[in-house]
Amino acid sequence: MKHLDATLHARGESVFVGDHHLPENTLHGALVTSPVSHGTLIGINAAKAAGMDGVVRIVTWRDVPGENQIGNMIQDEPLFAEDEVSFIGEPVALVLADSPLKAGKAAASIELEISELPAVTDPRRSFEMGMLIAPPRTFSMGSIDEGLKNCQHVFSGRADSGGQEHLYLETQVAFAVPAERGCVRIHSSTQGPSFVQKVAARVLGIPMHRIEVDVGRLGGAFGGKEDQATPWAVMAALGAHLTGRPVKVRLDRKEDMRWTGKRHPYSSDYRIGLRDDGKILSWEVTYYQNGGAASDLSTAILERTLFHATGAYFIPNVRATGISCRTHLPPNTAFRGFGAPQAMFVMESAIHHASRELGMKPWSIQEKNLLRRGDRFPYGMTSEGDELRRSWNRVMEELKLDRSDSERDGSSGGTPVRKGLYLMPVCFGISFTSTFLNQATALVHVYTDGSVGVSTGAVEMGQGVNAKIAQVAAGTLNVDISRIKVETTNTTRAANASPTAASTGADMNGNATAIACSCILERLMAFAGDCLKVPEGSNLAMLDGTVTVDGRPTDLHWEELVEQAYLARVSLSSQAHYATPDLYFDRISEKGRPFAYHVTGTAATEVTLDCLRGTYTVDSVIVVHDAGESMNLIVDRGQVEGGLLQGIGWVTMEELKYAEPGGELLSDSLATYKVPDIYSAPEEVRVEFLENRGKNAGVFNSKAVGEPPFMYGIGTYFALLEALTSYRPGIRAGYSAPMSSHRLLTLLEDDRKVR
Ligand code: LUZ
Ligand code: MOS
Repeated sequence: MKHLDATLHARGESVFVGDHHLPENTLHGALVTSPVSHGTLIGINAAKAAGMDGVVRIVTWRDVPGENQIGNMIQDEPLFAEDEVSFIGEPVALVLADSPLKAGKAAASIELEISELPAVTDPRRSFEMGMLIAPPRTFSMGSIDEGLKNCQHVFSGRADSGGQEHLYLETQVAFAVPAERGCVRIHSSTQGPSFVQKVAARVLGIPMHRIEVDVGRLGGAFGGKEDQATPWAVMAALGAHLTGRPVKVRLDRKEDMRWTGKRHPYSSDYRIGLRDDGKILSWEVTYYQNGGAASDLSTAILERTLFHATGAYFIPNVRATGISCRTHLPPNTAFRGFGAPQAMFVMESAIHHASRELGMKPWSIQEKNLLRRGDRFPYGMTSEGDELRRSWNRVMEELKLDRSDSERDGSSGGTPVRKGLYLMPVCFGISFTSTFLNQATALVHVYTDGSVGVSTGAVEMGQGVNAKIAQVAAGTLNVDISRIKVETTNTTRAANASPTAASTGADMNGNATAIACSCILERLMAFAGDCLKVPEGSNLAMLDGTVTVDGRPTDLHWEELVEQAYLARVSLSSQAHYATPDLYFDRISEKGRPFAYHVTGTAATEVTLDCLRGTYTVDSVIVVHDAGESMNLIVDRGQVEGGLLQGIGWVTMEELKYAEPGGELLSDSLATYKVPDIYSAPEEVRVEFLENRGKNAGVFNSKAVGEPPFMYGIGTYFALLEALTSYRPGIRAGYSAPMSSHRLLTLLEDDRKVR
């Protein structure tokens, strides 16, 4: 089954927030934001703007009737700056005018009087200055000292990974319409409608039931709209509330790139201890997370980093410390993987480091340490299942690698066009690490003609969650999928919904849908039993739209049954709640069962590097991925391929450049910030789904798919290093992503000079 929106998208008929027909009296918002990274806000000179053509209102923090506060986990982020600005792009004022152009002109004429203060953009510097977002946390298991006693080799180093722009196709946008009794209806491009509702109510100083948030679909999100769709939606609501007119707020691409947060850059120190045979006995790591100017989701992201400190490996002695550092950059935020990719990059850096020093092939160290069934993670869970090893073995089989040949070849010189290979095993925990977020609801209506409407808290952002929800509804009711319509995500139909995030959208909302549908089906079957006057104890079921009794079809079909049930006053609606079972976590001991299950897989990446030019191609990526019993292979393949490409982009070409000092983002457009396109995509991407052999905790025996494949992309970084070292074994490239062509060329040049 295809993505539900495939035809609409191809024909350009899908409706996004920006496609809504605007009422004639709609106002358009334009923002005045901080031009400096840090400063004292002394004054706002808006006298000229106030008199400009079409300008209706200029909104600042003084106009906020409720709280000027949009913080999520920690309340440290004003909607509009009050007396201090702490990042470039921090909103100071919102100009409302009757056209976007007039609003933009007026906003440009507003002068901010700011006394600049020193800015900190480096997390280690922030740490030295004590600018922490929260106290550091440490996850540990075993004893580092004991572990090191048995290690013949200890290597330490530093690994840095850069940020990443989400580059959702649809930039941040919201549209709010005032309604009677001081209510506001918001159309927002958000992953978290209930969070938008909550913050809008807080800012407007009204109860949540006066705010309705409706989400049709998003043109991509990738985590960038989990928290950071909120300010624009709340501003639109505030504008509507203050003026009594509809208000639209939309960022253009450059504004979006400059003003919104990104994946967190990390700078990390590691110390790895190994035995002679390559077995890792000890792992110590400290992560300095670049949080940006407000906490946003940084503490949750750092927590997920700590959960993934050992990646896909078992290490008996671990101490992992995470430090969330406040800096004067836009608040960094959720991005596919949510801190886990940063952890895995450090782990692979250390393994690569050790493999070089020991003269071993990286894959032989990886294989020796790969998680086995029953191995314990530092946070107390055990590794269940053998899927990771099965995917690893499948990839090894495909590559025909000779396991007896575990030594690196130390060749040097020769042709400057070199190949590099790297395997990337991935193990990713599924569930929100904040246990309370692991709940969802569904509301299902069967109409008298037999058609079905399903509402859940899941947001369709292109990932295909609606296709899976429709499949769950059709599969549970056992009617044709054409009878199912998945409705918009709306806070009046799905209340208190968690954001569609953490790869849990289909699992949790799908399970809630299954419960609601089963409930309706049970009532219908009881009613059918009465209609058909079947003997007590008969087994009634729905099979492809027909009622069966003890497996034999009857003349009673879905439409007739529904119609008769309605006339007999049987309820055709159901609301259900699903809470992922058996999750707990104790933040004192840092132990528990934070995840419902893990998703695993292995990728093998082969690259060709031209060591004269620094240019490279990714020749092939073989992925063997565990999707359980996939609900939808087309959707899942799309997620694996898309995630892989996005991961490759993160570690190769996607480079955020900032002016120094000052911290102004220089790579603020697609001319200067490069993402993988069809020309830089691997020549060959081969995705194989692991044969399902077990019972899975995901919906309909499947497994979540959204985030894990991102991390397959990390292998490309190390494949490039492998190619580089085969030509110049002496090069110490360090571990700093992204490895752009520019950086490769610089490394090669510097090496030539040394020679
Ligand atoms: N969002 C969140 C997430 O609030 N908690 C999580 O654990 C998470 N994990 C991945 C992506 N988004
Ligand atoms: Mo996400 S990073 O699952 O919003």
